[in-house]
Amino acid sequence: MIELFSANTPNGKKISIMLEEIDYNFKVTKIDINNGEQFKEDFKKISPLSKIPAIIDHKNNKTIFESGAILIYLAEQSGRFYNKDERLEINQWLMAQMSYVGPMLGQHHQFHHYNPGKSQFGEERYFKISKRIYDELDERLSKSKFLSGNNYTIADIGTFPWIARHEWHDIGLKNYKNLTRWYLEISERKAVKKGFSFMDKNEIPPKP
Ligand SMILES: N[C@@H](CCC(=O)N[C@@H](CS)C(=O)NCC(=O)O)C(=O)O
Repeated sequence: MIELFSANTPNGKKISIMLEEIDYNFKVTKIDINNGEQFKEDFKKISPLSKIPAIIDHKNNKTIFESGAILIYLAEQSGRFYNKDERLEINQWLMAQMSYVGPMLGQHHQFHHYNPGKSQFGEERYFKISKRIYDELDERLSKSKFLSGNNYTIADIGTFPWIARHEWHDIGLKNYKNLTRWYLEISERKAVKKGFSFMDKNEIPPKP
């Protein structure tokens, strides 16, 4: 049994979606990151940088933090969504999500969604970068069914919940034909719907 320490954020949703996709039994422990629960000593033993998501795999007696590392771990354990002969491609798109797509869209959320009017520079900078990310993903998906190739992988699972915040981005997902095609196809997966609503039963990926 896997214990998932999480909150209802894109990084959190990556792991609930993956756990649903591989059909693992899991229990969710909510970490209230708005009230400092991530800094508690017990949680820091699992996640030393005080961030969600983190997991304990009770069967293997392992604790894992960092969503990319968790996705790789679960993919290796289950033998799903991380084909050996596609790993070079998958790793590149997963690392791009971890180091670029997530952090930049996350900054866009901070300036554009949570704190509009506080910094014109911040708003403009991250709006521009986020738009560039939409352009780049759309271009990639004009040539490839999924991010790393023909198969749905942990690179898509890592990226999807970030694009699912498209209403906050105000970039107009529906104008990006290939990204929309990819987004809608993933939104329709049963496991994605279930993993997406892991903290709020009524939550569904918003339509473009
Ligand atoms: N690179 C990390 C980022 C995780 C992350 O930024 N988590 C946020 C919520 S989405 C968090 O726990 N923030 C609380 C804090 O930093 O104090 C990952 O992908 O796991």
